[in-house]
Amino acid sequence: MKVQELKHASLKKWVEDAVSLMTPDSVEVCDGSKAEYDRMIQFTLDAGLATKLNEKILPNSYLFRSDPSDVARVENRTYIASKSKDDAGPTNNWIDPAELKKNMTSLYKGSMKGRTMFVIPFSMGPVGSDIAKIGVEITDSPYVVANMHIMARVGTKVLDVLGPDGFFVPCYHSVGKPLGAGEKDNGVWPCAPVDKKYISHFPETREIWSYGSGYGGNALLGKKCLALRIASVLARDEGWLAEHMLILKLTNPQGEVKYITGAFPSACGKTNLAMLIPTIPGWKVQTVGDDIAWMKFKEDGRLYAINPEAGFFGVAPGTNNDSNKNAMDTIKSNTIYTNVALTEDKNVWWEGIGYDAPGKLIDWNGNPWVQDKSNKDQKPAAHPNSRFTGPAKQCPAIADEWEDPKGVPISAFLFGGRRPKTIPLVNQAKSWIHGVFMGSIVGSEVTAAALDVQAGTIRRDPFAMLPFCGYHMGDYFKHWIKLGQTHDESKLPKIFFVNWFRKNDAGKFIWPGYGENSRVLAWIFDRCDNKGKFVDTPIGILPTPDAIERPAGVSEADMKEILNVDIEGWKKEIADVRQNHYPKFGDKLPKELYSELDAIEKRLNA
Ligand code: OXD
Ligand code: MN
Repeated sequence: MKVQELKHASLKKWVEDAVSLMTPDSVEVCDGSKAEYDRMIQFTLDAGLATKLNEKILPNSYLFRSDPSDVARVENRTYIASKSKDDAGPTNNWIDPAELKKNMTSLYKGSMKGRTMFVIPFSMGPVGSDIAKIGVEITDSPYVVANMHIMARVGTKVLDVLGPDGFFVPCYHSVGKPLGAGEKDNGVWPCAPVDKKYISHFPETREIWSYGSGYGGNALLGKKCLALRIASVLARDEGWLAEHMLILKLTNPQGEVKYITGAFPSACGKTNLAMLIPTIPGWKVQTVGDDIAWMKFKEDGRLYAINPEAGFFGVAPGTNNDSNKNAMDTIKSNTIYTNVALTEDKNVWWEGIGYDAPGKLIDWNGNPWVQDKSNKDQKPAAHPNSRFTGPAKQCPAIADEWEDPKGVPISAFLFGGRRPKTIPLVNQAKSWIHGVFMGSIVGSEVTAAALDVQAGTIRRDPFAMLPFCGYHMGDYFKHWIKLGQTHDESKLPKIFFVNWFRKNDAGKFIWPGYGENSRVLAWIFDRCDNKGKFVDTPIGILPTPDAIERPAGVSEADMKEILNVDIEGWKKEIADVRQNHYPKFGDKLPKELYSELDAIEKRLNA
């Protein structure tokens, strides 16, 4: 489709303005067809940017290698450019929007020279769902177009729903390395140097401007940028929730169904939990979403969730047939791999795939690599943040209703993190506000010392939203509290904190995790109906030690330990929240959360 054919006047004008600014050689409005996808892939193959994988092993699948400087989200180059700095809050980077636009406009000037501009209309959520939102991304990267085909619903059908005057989130993206006259992409992943990369959000005008990175969340603007940062602002303004949560469907042996969402910081096994294969007989877990949930209240007073995405952009290393068989089966065809290693027979390999590297590999940098297990310092063959982009509909565990435009009614929210001590296996909040408190203190232990934190300390990531909230986190907590105050609490999801990562004194994990987590899900399922054995404790509602059937290898004493109320540990936890965590949010930290902290402290001291 040509730009002239666009029926939406302000969309057409917006595209025309972008064309004058970025001066591409040509412009294409994406139709979302298979032929278009194939053309994008062919283009990247011809340019030497992609490798076709073995058609017999991984049909219709391709490998891309990114520039070594462009391998992950860049939080220090991600901006929430609200009019006032105070609205972005102390945990977001802020630049005055006018100044940022001026600076980025000069970067965008001529940035698409030598390239084609693709205009991608996309729907986050099933096309036409009243919970879905439409965005339009302009990009000069055919890799981005192909990935967006998998991760979102794209093309003409979205324009049809948008109509002549519908609302859309305009998203600019350019890889930011204009080609000189007659120059062609030469097999090197184009991007700008780190100090020229910008992932910018303008919350008041609902705009996204991304420049200089072609990778994942920096470039596939429907995901973190629209579905979390901009959507969190829309959700605050419109009274709903845009959350960094998986959505799963749980069916008990009697055939009763509940839907649960869960927020976990990165690297806590969220994708694995979303696709878990239960070990307890008769139970079934199915996937609705693995990363993001959009939830709105319906007339019955309940919250209904959709997965705004259409694919999985998962971390490859550590994914194997034991940790996540469903993910492995999802990505056997029609998948884009980025920065994994390549085998001689054009298969993929990564650390933690479950078997040794077969022979000579090409690593993610494009260099020969042979596994040397005697060398503990050997650089990994796959980048630790290497990814697969696979269609959700190929997941063997995908729930039939995953694309239901109405969404699914949510019975429980889970929060969790990697907490080797103190935090029990599972803990039910006594009330909505207690649950909001739980969400506000989510954190994970830092395992290896990072530049700014010591190993062993807890890196807090409230609601797993710290890098993804488009406004002040203090106001975000307030939004959650307000939902509890303005809705019938008996119809709101019950809130639970889970921790699969408790360690014993020898440093070994006590709980086996993975499929065995289904035992905990079963208790949660029953608690949603006020069933299941429990004890009311100062920190929350815990299962009795016999409420959850023990998996092999977990002794009665282990069970007691992971369900114990560690009074001294909790006093330290409370002190850490009071002294180090909550003060970060300044005056905007809602007083209700301090009251909750006081109440728990009082119960611990009683
Ligand atoms: C992700 C993340 O990639 O949360 O989904 O970092
Ligand atoms: Mn995520």
